[in-house]
Amino acid sequence: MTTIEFSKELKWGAATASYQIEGGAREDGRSPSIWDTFSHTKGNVKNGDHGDTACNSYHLYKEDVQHLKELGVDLYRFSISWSRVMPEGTGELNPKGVDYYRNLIEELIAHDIEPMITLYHWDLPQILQDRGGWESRETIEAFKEYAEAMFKEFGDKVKSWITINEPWCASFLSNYLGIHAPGKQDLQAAVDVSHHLLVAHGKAVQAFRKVVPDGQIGYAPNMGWLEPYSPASEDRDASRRGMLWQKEWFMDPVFKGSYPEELLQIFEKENAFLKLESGDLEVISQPIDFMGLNYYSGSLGRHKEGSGLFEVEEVPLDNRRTDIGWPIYADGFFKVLVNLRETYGEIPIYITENGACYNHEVQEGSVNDQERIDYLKQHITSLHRAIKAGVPIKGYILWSLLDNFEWAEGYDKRFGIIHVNFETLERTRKESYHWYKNTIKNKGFPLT
Ligand code: IFM
Repeated sequence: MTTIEFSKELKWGAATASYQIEGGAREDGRSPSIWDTFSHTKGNVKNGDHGDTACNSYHLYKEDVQHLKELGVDLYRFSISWSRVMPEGTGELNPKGVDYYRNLIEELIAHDIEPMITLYHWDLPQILQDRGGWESRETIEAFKEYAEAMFKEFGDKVKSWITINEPWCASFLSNYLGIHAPGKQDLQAAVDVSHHLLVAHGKAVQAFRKVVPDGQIGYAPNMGWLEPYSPASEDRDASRRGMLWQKEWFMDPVFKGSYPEELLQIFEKENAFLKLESGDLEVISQPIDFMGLNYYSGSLGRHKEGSGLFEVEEVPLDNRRTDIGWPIYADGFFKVLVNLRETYGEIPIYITENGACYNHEVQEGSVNDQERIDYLKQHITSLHRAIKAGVPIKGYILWSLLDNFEWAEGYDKRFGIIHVNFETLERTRKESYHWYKNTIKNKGFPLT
């Protein structure tokens, strides 16, 4: 029988994010975030869904930790709701908000699960958006203040931190494509936001070194993989341009201290300019301890004139899709990992998210999500191949522990290995939960 086996050193985890699971949106002093505003504005989210209650993990966190414990994970990646702990965006901390995370952290540690905190998973306090949000450099300073306060509160117990989740989504998807909060369609705004997010990341890293000198910090960019459709130079160039937008724009500044020239020129042709201030690139390129990677999908990249900024058409490999419509491309996961090492060197990598959307429901008490298991097998096999190819991978964190609020898609799109009934909030472990539990226990799985 063919088996995939990992070393004992690889860490296994599961991930969630505050707005997607917590609920308790108006409780104990939390102020609205941009996602409260956006989801309560008609037409932005499918079915008018919002995160007011979500999975109610604000109250059910102990039950969730129990699921994590029995799953056997080494670590749990969750995010802090900025507006819960610092309702004014800056200044005073909200003791009840801070207590929620302190209790969660203590519960995790009591069950031998390492907490990994994401500081920013998109829920910017609305009060800061009202002052310009990430388009304003003031938000960089606010983020630094918030990050520093969190390091001081939790840095004695939490040693693994992520500054920003998926800066591409927080900038271009939200401010250029208009699909996520705050829902703008303005390339200049998106370029400004992307740069400010990276400066904020660098400033948080600087603060971290002082407050948590024995901790590790990184960030979690998302990217797919675009394999050139053919060896023709026009397809190779088109694929490269598509990848520059997802990868180099968010990684070159951090690891090389520069933005990719070709992309600057593409943006300039559209009258969108990078507004660099002196010292920005030095701040952004602070050494970090690990690179995160959120990988879900990929395609073939084919040159097509007139198709968007990058003249690249994404051609799916075949007709396999997850239930959110994303093509499945497990080999792309291997390719992107090898490419990251070739481009940025030996920096340790955590897979900070990987998983699949399948919308199976509970039938006679169980959820048979074999498709999710197949997806995970294929992707974890690619991970194994990447490790064998010498990519320094430290951990694999599955998205997601729970079905949750899938942003503009609402609750219809399910990524969890635990099913959540959004009427009763009852949790039901899916077949994939049991499969992942065995994989963690055995440090691998049989391929058949
Ligand atoms: O649910 C999201 C998550 O918040 C960020 N990464 C992708 C996931 C699936 O879309």
